[in-house]
Amino acid sequence: AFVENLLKHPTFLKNEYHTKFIDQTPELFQFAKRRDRATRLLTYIADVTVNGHPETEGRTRPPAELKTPRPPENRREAYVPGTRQILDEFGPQAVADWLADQKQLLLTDTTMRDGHQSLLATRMRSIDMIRVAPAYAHNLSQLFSVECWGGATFDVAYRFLQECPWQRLRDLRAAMPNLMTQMLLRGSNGVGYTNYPDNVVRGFVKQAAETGVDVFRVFDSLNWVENMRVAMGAVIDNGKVCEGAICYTGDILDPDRAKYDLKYYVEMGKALRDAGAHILGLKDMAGLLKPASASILIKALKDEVGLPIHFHTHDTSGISGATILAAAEAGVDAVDAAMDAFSGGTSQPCLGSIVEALRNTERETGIEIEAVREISDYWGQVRGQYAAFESGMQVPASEVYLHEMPGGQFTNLKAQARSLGLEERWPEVAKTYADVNQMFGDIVKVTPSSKVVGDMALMMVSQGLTRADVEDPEKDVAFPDSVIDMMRGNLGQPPGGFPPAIQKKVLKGEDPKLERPGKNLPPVDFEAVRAEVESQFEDVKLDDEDLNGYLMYPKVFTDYAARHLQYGPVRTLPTRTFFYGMEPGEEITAEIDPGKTLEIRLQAVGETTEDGEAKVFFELNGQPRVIRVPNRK
Ligand code: BTN
Ligand code: 3PY
Ligand code: ZN
Repeated sequence: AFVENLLKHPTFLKNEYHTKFIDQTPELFQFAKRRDRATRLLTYIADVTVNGHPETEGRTRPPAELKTPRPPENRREAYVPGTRQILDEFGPQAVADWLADQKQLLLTDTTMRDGHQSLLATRMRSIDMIRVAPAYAHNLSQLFSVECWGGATFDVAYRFLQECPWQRLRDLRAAMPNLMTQMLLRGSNGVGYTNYPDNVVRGFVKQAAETGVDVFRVFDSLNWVENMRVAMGAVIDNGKVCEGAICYTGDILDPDRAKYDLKYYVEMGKALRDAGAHILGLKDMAGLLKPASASILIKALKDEVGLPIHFHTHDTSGISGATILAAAEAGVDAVDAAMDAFSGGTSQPCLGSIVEALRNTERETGIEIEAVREISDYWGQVRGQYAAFESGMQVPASEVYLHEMPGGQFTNLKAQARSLGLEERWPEVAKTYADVNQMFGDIVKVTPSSKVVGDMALMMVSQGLTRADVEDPEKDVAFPDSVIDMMRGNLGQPPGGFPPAIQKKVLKGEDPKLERPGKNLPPVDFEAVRAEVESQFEDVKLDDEDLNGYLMYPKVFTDYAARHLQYGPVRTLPTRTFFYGMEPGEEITAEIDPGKTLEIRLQAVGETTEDGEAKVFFELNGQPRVIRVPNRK
């Protein structure tokens, strides 16, 4: 009967079921006996209006006069074919060959992933991306790719934004049919903080490829190529572009950091090529690559590895623009940049300025600068809505060469230090982070290894421990769980292994594991997990996307699913409404299905009754509606 109803359902017949089916056709799942989606959305708005949103409580508010951001017009009627067409028609190797043949410097826009991950604690909502995606497709068809998925965005979407990351990907993919989408994948750590079984990693990549990722930048948080093979192999098997990435740390010109010298990076580049990478990623997650080093490194990698090179950096130091130009001069094939309004600081260098700096040179990008300005103006308005999540970092930080924190971690760790009452002692935290790195044998620091170093540094500063204290075999130290886990070998092996003395102390004599963690993790039984999760909810079917979300983050996913049943498709609300609710007299629209729009007007917020409930008066598509919510204030 279920299938019969499904096939007859008007949504199915109209072929409009590209949003999550569970959202669109709740009656099939008997949610009608619960409440309809409009009521659930009104409940959400009423609750936030009365109680505020926990995420923005006490934080800077966007200016009252800020309007809903308006995306720019399409500059031409039809799409100009782009890299997506090369991939679809000729496959991933053709994309790499094409890239290597280009004279112009190719650009990846990172605004929708690393840009807001680095500047706004990853809080950008899908609606703000999807609304501007058609302008990218129409006006910026020369982009190499749009980085819009992976890294921390997956977790944050479910956890804090109450939306489905897969739906975001599907909608972006549909809105940019000529551009390659790009994601950041943490190798065997997927988009999480731990090693997953091989079949989970493979399943995740397959689903991401199906839902809409074209280019996978794959890295390992200790630069262990062994631990990247499963993910890279899955990308290749799914016919997508495999960008195997070297994480850059230290300084190739510093004789004191000989562990990560030119030879090290060239060897790793060759290993990634031999593992099947179509493109070599050079991932400078902290923004440590200096211009002079970039000239040498890019030339050596180009000459000796033979793959096209895609360079990613962060502008934490303020000098990354110079590094980009040096890399361009040395023959790098593509670079990452963020739209002006989301660039600089711990984010990527400024896209528009790179376009202008290369004008009338050999590497001229072919990007239309007017289109960049218009899109950046849109992003500027979007950014204003997220004032609550700004880090407050207003100046470049040369201290990044001391601690080497990745862009996404720097401001985050500062906020963590603040919440522990260590704000004044930040210079100590920064120095301790550097000490921990040396104590752990000088490792690559990027999610999740960077979190381990950060956990250890915060623990040491708050407990007043020095490196010498920690290394003293006579002194008892309670190590953070993440440190124990890494020393056990559960994130894999750094070059040369961990220093034996500290490893021994952390593990209290337990033997570390030297094999690839995934090798010893039993495969997950997908159907058993699906059935088990479905049994936790009434009338919920888990599709493959949901299942893959659950496998990455079980608790985060089930919490999301429970809230989704309560509040409905909150992703369709304007960002201001989502974070601040509505003002009396205000009117908004929410498109809950393609073409199905709710017009919502808040009339008034009534008194709170004796039983602690506030009555909130709405007009929904012209009809009065009263919603009661608990007043928790
Ligand atoms: C989150 O937990 O950050 C996102 C979920 C939204 C929770 C809603 S916001 C309105 C209401 N007030 C709360 O404190 N929780 C719910
Ligand atoms: C992530 O893994 O989220 C990163 O951005 C690493 O740089
Ligand atoms: Zn980055």
